[in-house]
Amino acid sequence: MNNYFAATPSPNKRNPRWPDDLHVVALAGGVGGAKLAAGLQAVLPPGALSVIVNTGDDFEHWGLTICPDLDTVLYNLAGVNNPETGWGRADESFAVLHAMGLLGGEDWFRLGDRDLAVHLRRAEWLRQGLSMTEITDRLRRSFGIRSTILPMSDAPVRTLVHTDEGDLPFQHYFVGRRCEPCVIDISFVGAAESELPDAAYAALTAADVIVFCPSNPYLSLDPILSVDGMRALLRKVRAPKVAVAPIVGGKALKGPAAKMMREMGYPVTPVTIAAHYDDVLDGFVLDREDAAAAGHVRMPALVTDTIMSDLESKARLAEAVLDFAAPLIPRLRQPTTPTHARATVG
Ligand code: FO1
Repeated sequence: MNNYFAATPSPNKRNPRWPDDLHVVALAGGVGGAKLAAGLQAVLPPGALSVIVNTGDDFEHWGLTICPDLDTVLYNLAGVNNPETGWGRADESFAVLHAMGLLGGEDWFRLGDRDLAVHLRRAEWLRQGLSMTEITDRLRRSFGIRSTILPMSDAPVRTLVHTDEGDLPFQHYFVGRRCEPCVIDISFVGAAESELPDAAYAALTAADVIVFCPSNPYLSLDPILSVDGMRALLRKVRAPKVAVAPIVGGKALKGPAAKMMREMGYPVTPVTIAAHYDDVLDGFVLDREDAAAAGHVRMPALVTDTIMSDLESKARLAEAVLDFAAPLIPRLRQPTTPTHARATVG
């Protein structure tokens, strides 16, 4: 099922610039995060990547718990995602959605038939008392994925968007209202009572590199950082933490990040994103189009091509990010024959 290994530029071979047995953790939301996760999976040996995924977008719908970001990462790492939308599955049909509409049921959120099978299976396992971590691992094994996919929390955390039209649950803001209301603030209901599951904690403490994917910082990565103890843990672990900017040339790579930044009064530049994670980051990656901004970022910066249009560009960015992070790994874990000094332009 996984078709990434054949198409990669340097398919899963050991890279002499990186330590042996490199463990990488990626923090990801939806489509942008899943793209870089797919690139990282393509350039790393099997099993070397763990992706900790936002679950703040999860919601109850048709009596089921829907986990859009977990599923987006799952489908992208399995190579079965819809290539146009980035979310949902390729070769999807919508017979159930159509029938639901005819019954007067909710059809504003486009759940496909194949996708629905995943939600039904997850619901069955949730009823049996399995944790979201265990369910996600069962799903990724069913899809033949060799990377680990980890929810940020086993307990529900729900993103609530405070807008000029009132408070909107995330998917009602994002899909139902197409991100049109003006955002005033965002909160993560349940975050204070949540905790990082053991598997996610173990992945972070064993990581050599932690990558903040180019996901929406306010809607996708902040929920992960809001899990109780997460920010403190990130500050404590020794692995270098490197973020990839989701803003290029004043525009969001995908979704409403730029619109939200304007609404919340922030300059729409990668510098704002770097400052947002200032307390935890060791390095920042920004696009060539924003090269002039690199000097305004208060940490080592890599300027490179960050647009990911196909597997090759995802893998190329992943490799550049890891090359940038590798010299920042504590000395004991450096490769025996160093070939690389700290990068500034890749
Ligand atoms: N996004 C949309 O814009 N419209 C949809 O109808 C929609 C359905 C959907 C179904 C399953 C799934 O896993 C994701 C889906 N998404 C849809 C994407 C999702 O709302 C967002 O991408 C994320 O929550 C933001 O990261």
